[in-house]
Amino acid sequence: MADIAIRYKQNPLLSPKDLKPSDENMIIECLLNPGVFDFNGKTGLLVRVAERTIQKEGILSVPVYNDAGKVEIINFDLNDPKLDTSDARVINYDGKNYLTTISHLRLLFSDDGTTFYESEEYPSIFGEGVYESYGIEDCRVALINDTYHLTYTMVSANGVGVGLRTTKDWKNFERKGMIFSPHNKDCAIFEERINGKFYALHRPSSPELGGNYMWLAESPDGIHWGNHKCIAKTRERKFDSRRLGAGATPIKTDKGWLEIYHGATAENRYCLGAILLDLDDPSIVIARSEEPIMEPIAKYEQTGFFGNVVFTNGHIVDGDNIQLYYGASDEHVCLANLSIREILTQLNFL
Ligand code: MAN
Repeated sequence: MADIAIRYKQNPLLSPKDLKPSDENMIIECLLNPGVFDFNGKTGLLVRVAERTIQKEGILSVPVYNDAGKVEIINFDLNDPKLDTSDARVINYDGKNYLTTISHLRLLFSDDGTTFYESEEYPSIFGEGVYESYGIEDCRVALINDTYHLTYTMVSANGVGVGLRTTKDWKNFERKGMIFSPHNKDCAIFEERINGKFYALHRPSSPELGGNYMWLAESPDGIHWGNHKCIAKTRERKFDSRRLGAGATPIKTDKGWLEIYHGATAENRYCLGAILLDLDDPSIVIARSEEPIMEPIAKYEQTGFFGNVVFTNGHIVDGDNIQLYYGASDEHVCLANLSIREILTQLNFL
């Protein structure tokens, strides 16, 4: 086994019981997949808080936001044969999918990177409007000049796409709308322009022909994206045989852009791998993990809301060290440290 992640001994860092629900009618089911950033010398997390309504016996209730931005509840009879509840994350009723939870993004700060607190000055970020009526999820944060770019999953009955909001102070946000239309998620913007252009990794899905692959797009302004190129596909019999998607913003090393990504099998076992992209032309893949650099091996990564999952979309880089924040079993926020040198060695690149 090639797992080279050193897990924080006091993992999980954050669990559902640690935060208050957004509303008295909701309960927090999962805290997961935080976006991560440095702000005024503090470590900031944008934690995905997945909530559901309090459940009544014999009934399954799922929450959605209505046009007025209020949570509305849809109830299903648990004995109804048209109801399929085999996936903890998504239910199907009569051919239509609903998420079991609705997610918003909660801002937390820390002075030491391990103890996080909320502050009334920095309110949570909720889904707004028709394209976010099933919530917002899994935010990546890229700091470009002095502006934080938040790329996150917009979920609604229209489909799953990528939204962009920007901020300088984490209090005032500019909504830039949907930058990658459905079905698309896992979007990580590079923090530096390359030859004058912005670049972003993203993950469209094309189930009829193609699959769930990692793509690269370029942009003159960071808002309008084009010249899409497929740079990494699923690989049979490997940890990323069914789907893969970018993690946080790529890390610039002298060997290339290093991207830690998630790969999953048909059985929904989620591991992390690494991919190295050319510094000058990131559509060129220089190296890619044969084996995962991190696998769900700790108990809290194997059992929980949706077990056998390690998933990351946020880190802080300090010299050789990657302080990696990740979601474990879709239920907890955890921390692990990885060495850039060790990852490059595993890629046979040092
Ligand atoms: C998948 C999972 C869920 C997520 C939905 C919508 O089913 O990643 O966690 O809520 O997609 O994005």
